[in-house]
Amino acid sequence: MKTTTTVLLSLLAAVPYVSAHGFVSQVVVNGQTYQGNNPGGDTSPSPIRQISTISPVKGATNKDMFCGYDAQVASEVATADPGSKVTFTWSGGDGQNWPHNTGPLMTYMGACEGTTCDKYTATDTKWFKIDEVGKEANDSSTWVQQEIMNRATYTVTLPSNIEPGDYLIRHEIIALHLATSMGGAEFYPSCTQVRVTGNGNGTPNQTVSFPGAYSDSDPGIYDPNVYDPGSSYVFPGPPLSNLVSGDTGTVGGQGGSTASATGSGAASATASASGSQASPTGGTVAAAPGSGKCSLKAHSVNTTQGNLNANYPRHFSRVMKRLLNDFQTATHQR
Ligand SMILES: *[C@@H]1O[C@H](CO)[C@@H](O)[C@H](O)[C@H]1NC(C)=O
Ligand SMILES: *[C@@H]1O[C@H](CO)[C@@H](O)[C@H](O)[C@H]1NC(C)=O
Ligand SMILES: *[C@@H]1O[C@H](CO)[C@@H](O)[C@H](O)[C@H]1NC(C)=O
Ligand SMILES: [Cu+2]
Repeated sequence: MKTTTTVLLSLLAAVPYVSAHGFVSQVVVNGQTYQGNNPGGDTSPSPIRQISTISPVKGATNKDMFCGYDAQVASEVATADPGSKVTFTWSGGDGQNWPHNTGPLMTYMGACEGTTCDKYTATDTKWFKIDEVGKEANDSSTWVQQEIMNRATYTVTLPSNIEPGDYLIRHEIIALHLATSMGGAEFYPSCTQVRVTGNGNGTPNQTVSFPGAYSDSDPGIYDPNVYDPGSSYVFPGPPLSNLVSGDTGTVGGQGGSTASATGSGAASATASASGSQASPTGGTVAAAPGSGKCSLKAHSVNTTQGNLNANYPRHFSRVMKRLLNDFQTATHQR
């Protein structure tokens, strides 16, 4: 009995840890696929900086807001062109799907100044934002992150006029399921090293540092209304950079099917493509239903696709309940 109890106790302890968090497990840069290393696991050559745990960074001023927990300089630098697509795959622990569905995805770049990224140990990187996406463009209750939970990938486009050189791409999910409490937000930053070729001459007009760009009291980080279907989301951090390319962030289904989704990057892109001086959205979701303010492409979530995760919370509590029952039985029998 003692053994059973011990096993059950350790299962109870392990389940939330293994299941509830995650990391960037793969990137595709300009058509080339790169695997990431498992957090805390073995290290193979990769351009994705390896972190030590799938657990979130907590606290906006945490030093690991830079590139994730104990992020290590990676040995490879992926080759990219200005305007290259970069596709991120998020995974949970132990091969599970990404477990969260509430909160934004944001992407920054920063030059590995003075060296190549595989030798770049500095943490004073000057970051500029190239993409941000929150709720679905035509639906103020569903977050694009829900699709990541349903195994979709997320693709950003590098600025089309960016100066050549080595850059870190800091792609981040902020999971807001606990954000109704101050300090509840879970930060999942991830860094990929890329070498941009070409002869662009674009430089960012505004940069931030990590930690530094966010505060725990920012409206998009401490958000008492996060579950309010009608609330619009205020992105933390700087506005989208002047370097943002003309292409929108895209959600891709697993197994080839793709669907376009929209971020406010799209809004900015639309604005600049039409030659207007309109600034990017400055941190708010541009596409409140019926706002008619922008021509973002409509997008709906296919909830039957890659549906493992749509059932996850129910499944999870069922498992927990069974474990608890077993545990109680075991304890009583002892
Ligand atoms: C979003 O757009 C899709 C495609 O046009 C449409 O089918 C869906 O009903 C829309 N959803 C909402 C909430 O308006
Ligand atoms: C940089 O450019 C962006 C996009 O045009 C703009 O929203 C932002 O205000 C600019 N920042 C500064 C400091 O001028
Ligand atoms: C949703 O995805 C599933 C699986 O890929 C597919 O069979 C189904 O036709 C899709 N439904 C819609 C409405 O696109
Ligand atoms: Cu988590």
